[in-house]
Amino acid sequence: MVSILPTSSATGACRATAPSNIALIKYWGKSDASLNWPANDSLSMTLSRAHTVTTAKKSQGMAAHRIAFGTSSDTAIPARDNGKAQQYLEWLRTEVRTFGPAEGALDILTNNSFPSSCGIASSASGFAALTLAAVGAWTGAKNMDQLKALGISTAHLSAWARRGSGSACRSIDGGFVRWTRGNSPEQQSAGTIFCDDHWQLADLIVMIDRSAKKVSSTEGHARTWTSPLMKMRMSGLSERMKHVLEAIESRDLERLGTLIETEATEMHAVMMTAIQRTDYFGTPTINFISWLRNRRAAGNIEAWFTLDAGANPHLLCHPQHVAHLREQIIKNFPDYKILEDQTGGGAKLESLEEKSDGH
Ligand code: 2P0
Repeated sequence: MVSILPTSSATGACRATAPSNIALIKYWGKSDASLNWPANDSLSMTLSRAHTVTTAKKSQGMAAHRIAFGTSSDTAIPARDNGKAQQYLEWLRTEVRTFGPAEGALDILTNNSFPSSCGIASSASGFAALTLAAVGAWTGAKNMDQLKALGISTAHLSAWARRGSGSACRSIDGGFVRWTRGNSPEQQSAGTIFCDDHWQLADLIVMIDRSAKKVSSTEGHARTWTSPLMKMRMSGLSERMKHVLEAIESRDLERLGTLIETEATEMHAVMMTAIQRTDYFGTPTINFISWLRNRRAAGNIEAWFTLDAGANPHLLCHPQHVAHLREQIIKNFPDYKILEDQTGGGAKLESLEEKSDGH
């Protein structure tokens, strides 16, 4: 098997696997940009297949952390322009030190199971996996239980991951995760509100455009405040959250679907009416959504869409309807690749020390 360890010596090496998530109520707009404190509560479904795997080990004699992309140290591509991750790791180290020593630069290798920057939250799973791997390598904890024994809970990991990228705080716990804003940055928190076995939903991600988005999410969050629609959006979100929670609790997909389509459309309407107008999708996505809605109105399809800051719709449906939906999409849009996913569990940490020979 191919080695996935950062280098040949595996001392303290660990592997973190963190899921991506799809927001059903969006985090869009920050009350404090430096702290990634959100303007509103958001809610996401954790994905089962789309994830980031990050390995980390402490390395002697390195001045800065080394970060590379890939599945093997032999073929990994060193990360360029990784100042944000370096800064984040130094900030994280000071947090971890309140629980014990966190010494040494880290040798890090990371890989996504999906294409990044195109409507699947790569910064969410990326910063969640980076956080967990770094904390694992510094503390020597071999799994989540050992972290807990050191006093480091999933709430700590989530709050730390959020500082790297806001949506990453929803990629530590699994199932349906609510990120609560609180009345101050210290009071914000994210955690499971319904487990993945409460309701298994399929998510078909339709790859209409694989190119990287032109306006980063961080920039999009800032622009959103210039939209005249933002005030209206903020005033209605707690009511929508209440209805979304009820729909998930009662496993009512038609109700949930109607709500998440309004939510996604509203978020994009805000972006399209910002002073620096931002269109994250174009005619192909509009045509696809129209087709979906027409088919649904005709009773041919039972699926509802949401869209992140990108052009690729996520279609939520019951698992037993996946085959029919996939067939219909392939027949009508043969050029679009489909990534199939479903509700999944939370992040995991494992030690690679004993396994180094076998990888
Ligand atoms: C979300 N998105 O709730 C929303 C919906 C995209 C659309 O959170 O600046 O990459 O790193 O905190 O987390 C994407 O924003 O932004 C995002 P930063 P992030 O998933």
